[in-house]
Amino acid sequence: MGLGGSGPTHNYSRPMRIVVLTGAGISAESGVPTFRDSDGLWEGHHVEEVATPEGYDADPVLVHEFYDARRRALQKVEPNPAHDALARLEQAVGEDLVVVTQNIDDLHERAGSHHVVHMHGELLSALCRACGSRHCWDGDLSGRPACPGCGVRELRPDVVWFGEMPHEMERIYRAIDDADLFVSVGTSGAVYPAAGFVIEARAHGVQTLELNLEPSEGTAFFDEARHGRAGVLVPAWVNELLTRL
Ligand code: BJW
Repeated sequence: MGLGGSGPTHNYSRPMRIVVLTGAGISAESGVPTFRDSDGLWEGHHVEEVATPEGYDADPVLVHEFYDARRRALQKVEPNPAHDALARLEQAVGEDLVVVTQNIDDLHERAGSHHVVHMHGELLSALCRACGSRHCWDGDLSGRPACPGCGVRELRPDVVWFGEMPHEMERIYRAIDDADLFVSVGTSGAVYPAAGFVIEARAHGVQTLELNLEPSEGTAFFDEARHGRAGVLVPAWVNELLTRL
């Protein structure tokens, strides 16, 4: 546990710019599975099979079916108190809160957050490999539908796989560098560049806080770490912050 693990240590004051990085753990209590299970498999698949461009080229049907199932499952889940609390915080501080999510679900938006950066893409979007256009997409891709832009049947999930560049990196680093507080919620700290954000924050004198079920791989880099369920920790932290602002 980092500094002040037994109680709040930040002396918050206005104005305060906050960057919250979220990972699979924030959606776990909504019923969305996390990635790194104890058996090393991701919903029964090796990550190289379903989350690399090479895996897609080797077996596009498998990859489409994997993402189609996850897209369909989105319709059955709802935001949980952690998503709700971040939306409440945005209502209070507006653009001074940026949520950078590694998640491809839309639960932050459904909870009411507007300033959300999806650095690993979005399940409800399709990317055309032929013309590069992006399209809102809530149906299956396994039937190889035609791109609404160019008509070619080369749509893939609009998500960031290993070896690909995550989205909006300049905007993210600028927000972190200019922030007063960086908070990481529900992420294992196993995947870069997101896992390095805490180091970027510290290098710019930004306070750092981890909220995770268990110590992440980067827990030692945080000024403070609180461990438990996001659905409990995030609302408690937001309440604490709002009473100090
Ligand atoms: C709870 C909870 C509850 C549970 N409450 N908590 C060697 C060294 C360093 C880097 C590399 C390397 N070799 C290759 C790389 C780079 C590579 C990488 O990081 N590889 C690692 C395996 C080492 N990264 C990339 O290739 C990235 N691109 C890149 O680096 O481009 C170059 C570049 C350079 C410099 C600047 C910028 C760019 C791309 C990474 C793309 C990752 N894509 C995926 C799939 C997205 C689509 C999809 O969703 O299907 O993104 S993989 C997967 O991992 C997904 C997630 O967003 C990501 C992170 O996972 P996350 O969210 O942390 O989930 P889990 O399951 O790991 O952890 C959940 C946590 O929650 C756990 O800690 C639980 O305890 C906790 N939890 N329940 C609170 N109720």
